[in-house]
Amino acid sequence: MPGVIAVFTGPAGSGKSSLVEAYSEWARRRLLLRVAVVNLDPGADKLLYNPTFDIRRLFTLREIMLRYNLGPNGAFIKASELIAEKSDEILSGEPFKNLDKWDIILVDTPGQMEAFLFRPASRVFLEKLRKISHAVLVYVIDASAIERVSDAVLLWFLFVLLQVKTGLLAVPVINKRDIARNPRIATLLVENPFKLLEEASEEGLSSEIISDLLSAASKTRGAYRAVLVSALELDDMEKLHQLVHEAFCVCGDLT
Ligand SMILES: Nc1nc2c(ncn2[C@@H]2O[C@H](COP(=O)(O)OP(=O)(O)OP(=O)(O)O)[C@@H](O)[C@H]2O)c(=O)[nH]1
Ligand SMILES: [Mg+2]
Repeated sequence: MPGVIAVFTGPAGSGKSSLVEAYSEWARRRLLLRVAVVNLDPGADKLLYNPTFDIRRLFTLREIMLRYNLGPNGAFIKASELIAEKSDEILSGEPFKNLDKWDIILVDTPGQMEAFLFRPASRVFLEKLRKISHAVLVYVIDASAIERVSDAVLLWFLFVLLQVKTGLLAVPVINKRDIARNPRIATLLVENPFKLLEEASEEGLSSEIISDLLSAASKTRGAYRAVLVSALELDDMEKLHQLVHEAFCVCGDLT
């Protein structure tokens, strides 16, 4: 799968950076793939991995806060504009300038998903990524944040909106399997989200709205299948790897 760029996104703390670290190490050791890792989070403190490109070489969140007199959220929004402004500079350097050198490039993004991916500026960067290679969004959901059906539906629908907003292929990954708050609902989300409807009526939720949301979800063009993994379990990285592959096979984007 030459030149695949997997952009990890998802709510704050869902385990994007941990998965990037685990997957990159697994793919290097087990599959002997040439893996580059890119950090686009200017607010990251310590990184778990050794990045080929690190946005903090251009600016950090603290620098933006001081320079533009902004709070942390405003600074994340400014950072997404700066990433768009500097996109040509970023994409003309390693690892993007030599895509043939890499089997896969993993991109870690800021935790504040709405300040990055949901802003207009991110479109500029993602469009350019899509033009240079096969790009897929890996949407990371935190299984420890799913207690009720409504939690699952909310997180799933964010995944749908993400695809609508970015127009990119996207795959859902439910992380933190080892500390899932409600393993039954997390498993339903993976195996058959429509079964959430049965659970919803037990919780007294409006099953009509949930049915509409799930049916809209089924229309998105990304892979509908999800995987349940733990960044701590190396064997689970195989499932993640397969899902990233499938995203392209299903849609024929590799041709
Ligand atoms: N038990 C368990 N903890 C995990 C797992 N993945 C991540 N964590 C923990 O969850 C916390 C957040 O993980 P990160 O990888 O920093 O998450 P993130 O999405 O990159 O966070 P932000 O970039 O700050 O939004 C850390 O304490 C991780 O150790 C997992 O699979 N299982
Ligand atoms: Mg992170």
